[in-house]
Amino acid sequence: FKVNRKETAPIDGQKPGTSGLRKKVVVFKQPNYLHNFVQSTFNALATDKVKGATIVVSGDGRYFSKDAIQIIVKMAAANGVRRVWVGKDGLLSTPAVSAVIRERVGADGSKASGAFILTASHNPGGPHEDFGIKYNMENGGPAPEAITDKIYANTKTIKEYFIAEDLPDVDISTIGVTSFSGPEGNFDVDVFDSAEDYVKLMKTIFDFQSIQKLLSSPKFSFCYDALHGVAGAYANRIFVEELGAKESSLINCTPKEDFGGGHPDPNLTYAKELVARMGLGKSSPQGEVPEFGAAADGDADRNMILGKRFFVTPSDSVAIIAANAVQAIPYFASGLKGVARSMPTSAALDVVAKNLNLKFFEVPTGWKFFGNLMDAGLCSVCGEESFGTGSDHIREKDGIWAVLAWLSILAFKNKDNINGESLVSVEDIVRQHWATYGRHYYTRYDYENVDAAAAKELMANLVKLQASLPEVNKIISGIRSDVSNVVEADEFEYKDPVDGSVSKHQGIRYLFADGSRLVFRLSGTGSEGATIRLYIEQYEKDSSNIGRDSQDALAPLVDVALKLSKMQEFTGRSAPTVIT
Ligand code: VG1
Ligand code: CO
Repeated sequence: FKVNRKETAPIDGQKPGTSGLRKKVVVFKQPNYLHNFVQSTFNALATDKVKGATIVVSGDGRYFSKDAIQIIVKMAAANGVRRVWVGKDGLLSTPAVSAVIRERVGADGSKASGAFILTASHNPGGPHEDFGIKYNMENGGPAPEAITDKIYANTKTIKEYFIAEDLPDVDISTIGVTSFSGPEGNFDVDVFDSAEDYVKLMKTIFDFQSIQKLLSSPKFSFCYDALHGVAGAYANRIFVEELGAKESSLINCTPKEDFGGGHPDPNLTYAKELVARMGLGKSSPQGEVPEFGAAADGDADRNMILGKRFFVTPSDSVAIIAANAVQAIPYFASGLKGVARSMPTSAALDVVAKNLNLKFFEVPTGWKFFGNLMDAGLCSVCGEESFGTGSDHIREKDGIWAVLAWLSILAFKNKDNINGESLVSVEDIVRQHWATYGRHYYTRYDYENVDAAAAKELMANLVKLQASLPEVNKIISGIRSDVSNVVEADEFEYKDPVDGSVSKHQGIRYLFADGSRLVFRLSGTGSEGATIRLYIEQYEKDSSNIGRDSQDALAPLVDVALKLSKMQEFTGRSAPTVIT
């Protein structure tokens, strides 16, 4: 093939958000749009991570992925990349990409130095919906801010890109290596099995035999919903083939370009079919429902954990996994190095860390901040309130790992009871956890696609209020008398303990005397307008008060949050789009 140099000009708005660049497909289809971003990424990397290097390109299989893969392959060839690894059909979950970067060795002994992940995660897919792209580094984790800032700066000055126009399209539906010869030598495209490396890794972490025993118990039943995302490419291999679950346990496990027209977001609003099956929906079955249910998002890095008629908040989930990891999961048998959560995630994990005397870190939203801690051996288990849970086995959150972690805990709690009267349930485990550590009532209100200027004003107003706490407390006592005082208010700022880098403006916090918190953030993953996220949390230690409905328990704080922020005044919205 030949290398073509193409002239181009900067295109506005290519700033990577919380997790890469996410825009409508029509935006990505504009001439040079994807090309500019890919070339800007190559230009932001060290030369040896491009020239002669091996990179992975794949994603959640959403609409436009196949076209994007062909473009990126041609640009990689022209930029001197030696090999591109592509999951069969272009499918690799985000956690599988991370595992492939870290674990896979090519037939010729090669190792990957990074990856383009093609996903907009939980955002809908299809010709009129979202596409996304992000770059992951040699440790398997998302590019740190230093790199994403450089990529963005490059997009603002770009003048040219390189592409091998005459390189034929590669058949990504067939496993095998295709070699081409170019001006700088050979270039290979290696299409490989999407699940193999990931499944192998999972088997080194968990005790598959004990999970298998649980799944085969007549008392146990299970339902997994991939929401037509890429998790489907792993679910059958792991849950059915390896662990012996019934095929009927899997729903929506065929990956689709448009996720079947749905929102591939594993929460109580969008995972409707699973929610109904688990007895949580309005039209729920009265009779038997499965013991355990779980769902994933489009790129399979998120998870939702459900018990029989019972929802586990993600903030509790990571705390419970951390509290049980050493006993229930072989990978952690020698102890946890530390634990971490994102700032808006509830403090349930903090209490576990304190009780178990573990190192603890609070980082800004987004998985990229956990990677440094893990690379430095400071953190084993971490999580976010946004249905993200994971560990240092890779450098991304991992939806199927979280399900296997919960199955391991269930297997452990039931090991002497597998044929007993009734199994220790998900709900039993959570209630037991609350009884030991106290309960963090938690909810998140999302106001999606509000006017961007109005959202900015709302946030600016909240920052302005922070200047005078007496004033804030006067407003609050005018709203509710049963809410405690704000003792601290700031914008969260993070100094990375490993490399010293500082991230500012990571969310507005109001911290109350009784440990309650209100947090306000603008989403960095949307593709239209602005999304305001409001996080509300209240700690309850008294065991006679831990069984309340969370929306009831939080009603006073919600009231304060909405009035203090003047939510309706600024946004015109009387209710959030999604409550989790
Ligand atoms: C959201 C979540 C955040 C998560 C991010 C990426 O970001 O709040 O916790 O890390 O999505 O997840 P934001 O900026 O919209 O609040 V995923 O599954 O979209 O890669
Ligand atoms: Co995701």
